Order: sequence, then structure tokens, then C-alpha cells
Amino acid sequence: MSENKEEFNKHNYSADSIQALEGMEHVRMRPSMYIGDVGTRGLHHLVYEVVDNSIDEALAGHCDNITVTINEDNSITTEDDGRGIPVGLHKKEGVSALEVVMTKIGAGGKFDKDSYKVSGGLHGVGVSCVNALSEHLKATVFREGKVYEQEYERGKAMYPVRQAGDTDKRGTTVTFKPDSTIFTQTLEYSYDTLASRLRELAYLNKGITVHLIDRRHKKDDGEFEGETFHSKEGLKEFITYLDATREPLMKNVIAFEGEKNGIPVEVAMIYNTSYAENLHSYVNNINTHEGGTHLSGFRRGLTHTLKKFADGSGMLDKLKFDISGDDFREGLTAIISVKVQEPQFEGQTKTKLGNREVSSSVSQAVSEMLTDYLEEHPDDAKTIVQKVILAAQARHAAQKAREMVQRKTVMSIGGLPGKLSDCSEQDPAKCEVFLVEGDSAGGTAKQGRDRAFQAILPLRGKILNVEKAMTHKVFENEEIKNIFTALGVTIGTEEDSKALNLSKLRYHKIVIMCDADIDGSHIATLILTFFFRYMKELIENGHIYIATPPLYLVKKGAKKQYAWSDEERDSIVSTFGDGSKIQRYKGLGEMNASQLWDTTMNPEFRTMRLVQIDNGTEADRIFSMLMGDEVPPRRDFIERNAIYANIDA
Ligand code: 0RA
Repeated sequence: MSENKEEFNKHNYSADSIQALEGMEHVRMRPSMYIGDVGTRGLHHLVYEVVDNSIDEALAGHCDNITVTINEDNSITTEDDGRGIPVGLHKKEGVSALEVVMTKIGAGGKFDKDSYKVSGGLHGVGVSCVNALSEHLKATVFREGKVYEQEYERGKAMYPVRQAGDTDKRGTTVTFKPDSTIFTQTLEYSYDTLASRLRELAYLNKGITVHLIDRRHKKDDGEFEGETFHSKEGLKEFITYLDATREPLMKNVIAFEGEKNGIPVEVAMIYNTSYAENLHSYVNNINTHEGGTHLSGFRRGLTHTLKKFADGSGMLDKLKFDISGDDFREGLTAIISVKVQEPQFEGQTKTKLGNREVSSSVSQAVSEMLTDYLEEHPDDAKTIVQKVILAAQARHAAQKAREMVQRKTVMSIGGLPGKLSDCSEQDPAKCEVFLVEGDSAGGTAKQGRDRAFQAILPLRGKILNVEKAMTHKVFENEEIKNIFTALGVTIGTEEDSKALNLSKLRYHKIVIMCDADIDGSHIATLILTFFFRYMKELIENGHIYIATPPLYLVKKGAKKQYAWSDEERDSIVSTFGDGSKIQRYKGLGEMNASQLWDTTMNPEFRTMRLVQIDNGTEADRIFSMLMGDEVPPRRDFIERNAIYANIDA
């Protein structure tokens, strides 16, 4: 604390900047309030926060190229060719504007009122927040022929902004190293996570070129690992990328953009032969997982326009039942991107747009532009109406199947599946259910478990691939019906046939337990696909886990130790020395009940992976790729999409 005082005196700070420092201290004291969490997500959020500023420069028409580099030490460098953060004296603060931007919470582009700031991370907190949470940060500005720089430690300037030579470049470069005392879980950046966000940003903001360079890894040709993302046609190409492994029903992606009541609206969509509805919505480049007024506006505009078309076509005349809103969205992949000046985010994860005025703007824009499109493309219009009729027929069949599942659920205890070995505890928050591959492993798990709070539901062999099945087939499937009834989850309300009712969820931990081999991970992926498509909220609310059984048992005399990887096995063998015996577990079935408990089920010793979705749009693409027709690279899948979580107990 005394150090702070010295800094103030040296720089002759005004009273306001003392408040600013307190703001920075607050970020360090309560980082989750600003960046969501201090785990892997928060760590990546720091990068997005800086990149968002560069995107803003690009949207204002001043920047074309953005480069993100993961350095060898897991620090990050972002470079852009924008105007450069202003460096002149900030009159009110009495220091360089650069220093204000970097050290004052909420400063951002505030003193640049005319700028139309539309991007901004989930929390939109600004680069000062990144600075506060970095053990070291260096900002370099190339502006008006000069280079300026300033460095900071944990958000505090180490020296006043200084000139560092001449340049003919323009732009801002920021290098930061996240603070290890704050990000205690991990400091390692994931290339894939950054790549999918930067790819997404390139599609959402056509024309910008975004480079990602990973200096931690070299390719065979000696160059660093990396990628360049650039999209000429924006959302249209995004749809093509997302739907690459689905079979399209039309030649071209339907795309339009316009502005209604001052709100820019961009839409791209296509129908495919699948039965899934894949709507992705964005506000100011933020993926609004929970939807909101822009999405409901899109739905209304779409239903209204297509209904009008279908009625006018005469194709519905022979249909015996009504068409519902859902029917217009079966097999639809669509992206809606809007820019809103002062977005209000609501919902559990603050990813639901609340601004009421947006709904009618989007609905009107979609109605007008889609009507024009369909008039110009009558073949597409006809294809869509045919698809809608098929969907209505299938929905009719699905409704009946679903009513059967629900009836079973309502019967409660008497209606629990016969295969479920339930636990005795009644409080769902304390209960776990293991979904186990195969009846034999299910039997072992049943013997090994603590029946007080652990339930076992064995699943037969391969469960249905929901990615390729029609909705009514999904609800008719025996294993899937068992999952619904065992979990106590019901689906469908008057307004929304896919809405989940989780109020009677019977277990707060749902653990997928499969063999540690390729078949096992395929089955785990099938089960995850089911949860992703039909019970996504369970994933979003952190209820879904993957158990990690060991791969080896190393024994020597009375000593024995389990290993979860080849490296771990080798290191145990080298400590045990000559004469070690290695047993390879090919499946859960090779373990006895007490081994399974010790290694995989006992909350005190087990490690489970919490399943998280860090990019919903990319997750959708991956599931359709993994479970669609193409031969899938499944091996990597679980590694990439689940993170280690040392479970509390
Ligand atoms: C404040 C005002 C202006 C630009 C920026 C901030 C700015 C911030 C960042 C962060 C990374 N790259 C950036 N580029 C620009 C307006 C500048 C002006 O009016 O000249």
C-alpha cells in the first residue's frame, strides 16, 4: 500500500485518479464481477476484451488487420493498424489519455463520444480491466509518426508515457501476461478456443483480417502454428462453414442485411435435411445464448412471412392439422446479428437481450427482406414450404410419443425406469446419477457405489444418434425415455414444444461413465450430443460431467498405483523400479467394484471433467460434424470439449 502512495506523488495524480486506482484494486479483489470467472474462461476473456477494442476501430473504419499472438510464455500480444490510442494530455486527469484508457475502469473510448461503440466483450469492461489482472502489460502506440509506450505492473504504471522513436506505422500493440496470483487454475491459453472466437469475429465483421499466431508450436516447415481469418461475405460464409456437414435443401444461403429504426440487422439462413433447429444470435458480436428480443423478432418475422407464402401457395390445402411456429424452423440453420447502441443483457448468464424495441425492428426487417427474397427465388420458397409440411407431420407423430414419456414421468416413483438403481438421499443437490455404458459395467458400478447419494442408470450399447433421427424417433427411443424419466425432466409447454422443465431434476450431478477407449468415447459423445440437442440447459447450468476411469494399474509386490496416462504409467514404473507389472484396463468391466469406487466414483479421489460449452456456435458445428454422415475424428473430441475439474466431493 505504501508503494501506491509513492506512485501518486511521483506522477502528481489528481483526486480522480486515486479513485481510478481504487477501481483497479476492486477489479483485482473481485475479478469475477468483471470477467465472469478466474478459470479458463476468464483467462481467454482477457484476450477478447483487448481484441474488442481493435474491432471497434475496424467498425469505425480505421483498422483492417488484427493479429493475436500467443507467446512462448503464454503471454498475449495483440496488434492492430487502427488510429492508435490517443496519447495527448487528458485535461481532467492530468496524464496521457493512454494512461487513462489503461488505468481507469470504464474509461474506454468515453472521451470519443462520436464513435459508435458496438463491439465489447460479454462484460464490456475495457482494457484497463485486463491491465489490472495482468502481472505485466506493455502498451505501444504508433501514431502521427511517433512510437509511444508505457508499461504497467498489476495495473500500475511503471513510468509516465514515453516516446520511443519514429515510425511510419499506425496502430496499437498490447502485450500482457495474466497475473498468476489471480488465475490460479490455469495460465495456459487454448489455441482452439482463441481460434474459434477469432474465426467467429471475422465472420461477424466482414472485411477484417484476423491473424492468430502460436509461438509455442512450430510446424514442420519451421513456421509457427497459426491461421488467418477473413470473410468477404460475412454471415453467408459463416452459414456455409457451420453447415458444411449437413445436406442443404437449396443451392444458396439466403442472406440479407438492412437497418430498421436505427438498428442494423443482418441475417443469413439455409434449410438442410436435418431435423434440428440451429439458431445463433449475436448482439454487438456477443453470442446471445439465451436469445432475447432480437431472436423472438426473427422468429416472428420468419413465421409470419413463410405462413403468408404457404397460405398463398395452396400447398397447405390438404393438410389435416395446423402448422406451428416450430415447423418453420426444422432443419433451419440461421444467424441473426444486430448492433444495439445500449444493449440490456438479462438472464442467468447475461446473454439474453432485453431491449424491447429491438423485437419489432428485427421482425419488420426480416419480413420485408425475406418477402423480397422469396419473390425473387420461387424455387427456394417452394422447397421451404414442402419442408415445413413434412415437419408438421413429424411433429404430430412426435407429440404422441412425447405425451407417453410425460405420462410416465408424472407417475413419479412408480414410473422410474426399472433399470435405474436409485439412491436413498432425497435432496437433488446431494444426488448423483451415473449413466453407465453396458449392463455389466452397470452391475459393477451398482456394487461399488455409495448408495446413499449415487444412483446408477445402465445404458444399452450405443444410444441413438439424435443428430440423424427425427424428433419423434428420439422420444420413442427406450434409452432416451429412461434418461428423461430417471432425471425427472419433462419437455414441452404450450408455447414452446422444446422448452425444458428442470424444476423436478432429481440429480444435480449427471456423470457419463464410459470405457476409456475409442468405443467408450464414441458412446460418451452420443450421450453428450443428446444432452446438447435436447437438454442444453443441463450443460449450461454445470450439471453434466464425464468420469475418468484409469488406463493402467501398476503393481510391484504390495505396492499398487493407478495411472491415467502413458506418461503417468512410465513415471510410476520408474519409481517402483524393476519387476513392476502393468495391467491395462480396456474397459470398466475389467475393474472390480472396489477398484471402480477407488479410482472413478469416490468423490474424495476421483477426477471428473465438467462439460462446458465455450462457443455455442462452434459446438453446434462440431456436433453436426461428429455425428453426421462424415467419418468423424472422434478421438480428439472429448479432450477438446471437456475441461478437468477437481470435484469438490
Ligand atoms: C480511445 C479513443 C480512440 C481510440 C482508441 C481509444 C483505441 C483503443 C484501442 C485499443 C486497442 N486498439 C485500439 N485502438 C484505438 C479514438 C482515437 C482518435 O480519435 O484518434
